[in-house]
Amino acid sequence: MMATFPKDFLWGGATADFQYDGGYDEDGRGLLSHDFVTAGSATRPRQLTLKLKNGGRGSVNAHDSLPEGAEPALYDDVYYPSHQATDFYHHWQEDIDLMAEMGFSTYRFSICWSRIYPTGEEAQPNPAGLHFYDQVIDRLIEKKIEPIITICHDELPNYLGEHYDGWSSRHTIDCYVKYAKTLIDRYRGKVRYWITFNEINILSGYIALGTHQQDAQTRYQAIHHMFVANALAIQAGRKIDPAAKFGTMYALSENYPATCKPQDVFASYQTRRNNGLFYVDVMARGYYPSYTAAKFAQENVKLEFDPADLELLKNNTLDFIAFSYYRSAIVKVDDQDQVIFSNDNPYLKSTPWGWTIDPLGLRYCLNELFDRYQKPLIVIENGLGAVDELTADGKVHDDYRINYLRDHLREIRNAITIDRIPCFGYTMWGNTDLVSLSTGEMKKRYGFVYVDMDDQGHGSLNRIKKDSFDWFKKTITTAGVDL
Ligand code: BGP
Repeated sequence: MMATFPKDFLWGGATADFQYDGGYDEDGRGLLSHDFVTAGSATRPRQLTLKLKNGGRGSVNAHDSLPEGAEPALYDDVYYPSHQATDFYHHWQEDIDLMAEMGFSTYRFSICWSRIYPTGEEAQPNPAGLHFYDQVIDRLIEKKIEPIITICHDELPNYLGEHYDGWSSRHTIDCYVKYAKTLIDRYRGKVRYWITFNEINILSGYIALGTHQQDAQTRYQAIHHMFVANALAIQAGRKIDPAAKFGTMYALSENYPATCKPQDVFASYQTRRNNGLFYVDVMARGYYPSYTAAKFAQENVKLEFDPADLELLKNNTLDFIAFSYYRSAIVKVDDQDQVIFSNDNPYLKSTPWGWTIDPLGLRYCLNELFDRYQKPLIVIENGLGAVDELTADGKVHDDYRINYLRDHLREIRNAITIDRIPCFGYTMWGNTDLVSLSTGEMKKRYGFVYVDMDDQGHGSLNRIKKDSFDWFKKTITTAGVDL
């Protein structure tokens, strides 16, 4: 018998609001930290535009600390990619219809926190913000597409960053829990899977955490507060809707030892734990693992806990684990005992952005995660960022994307059918083209659907099906039998 995916496997795509939605100043939406970030490029980092203490204009690299007294500020002559993004806000019906045409059984997207609570602090949610998502969710359900919602995708209402130093403050926990409860209550019975945070293991700086400083102490204290917020949201969410399932999303692209030198092997193991699995350990197992002491001593971190925190983490662990997988890296230790990461794996090819292409790494990752946590898994982001060309025949011939996706899906199928890993879904990143997270450009596209828009936001915003659109449709219809 030919191997196929399970009947109830969830097939779909994934997006994030500040890369896709636009409508940044419509219907009462508040500003996000992301709204102050300019477009960059592979060689030019994105900038956060600022008003300086002396009233002058300034900017810093988007992931640096803010200068003393500086505040994020918007300027009329600057292009900010999140403001329009690729405009799902005005194309949602058409975009959902295209998802339905491909046969999606799920769509994973993020709700914009500041569309619901513009500053984060309001006592009542913004009705127009909720109305937008009511329509989106109802249309998805009508089209038999199950919504999977990311409550917070690397973002924060800017007000909480400016006034409370974001996740440094326990006040942000309260704001998050209020927001999460609003969503879970409103969409009870309509939404089964909730993702509390996106790529929590690689968040840093003002944009994602709202913290003005970048040191390890500030970062881990902020992350601890997110762990607590996650546990509180799960605790409340289970009361509101006992059928709901809660997961968090991690960036878990693999890393391998560069050689079989024991130092390289051990460094690879340790970096995997410290940079990735540590976060899953706390949230899926419910406690700070034993190696935390060494990790924090090395980074000079001393966390402040509230007395109830540890009990809360223990009693509110994740139901499932969601992760993004794009590539793998290699790790080695140099003569000075420095750990070095690189993409130079001689056995793998790379994308135009230098990301290695490693389908088997995904099967490895699925096995690794299930061995360690014994929880259901979902591949919530995977895909190929590429330069797509709209040809004279009005088409995009993206056979390179089809190859990438086919090879990765084949390994998921192997993990399910051979290794017996309970992987329940796959949502391809950026199913409709959206702005790239790392560069803010349109050059790097992921979608099955091309959006006519350039790096400065110009274009008709028309949607055009790429060749991969039909290929994915067929893959879904045949449950992956031809992969
Ligand atoms: C993940 C993020 C997404 C996303 C993707 C691709 O880290 O969760 O938001 O954009 O990576 O990254 P990029 O757009 O930089 O290619």
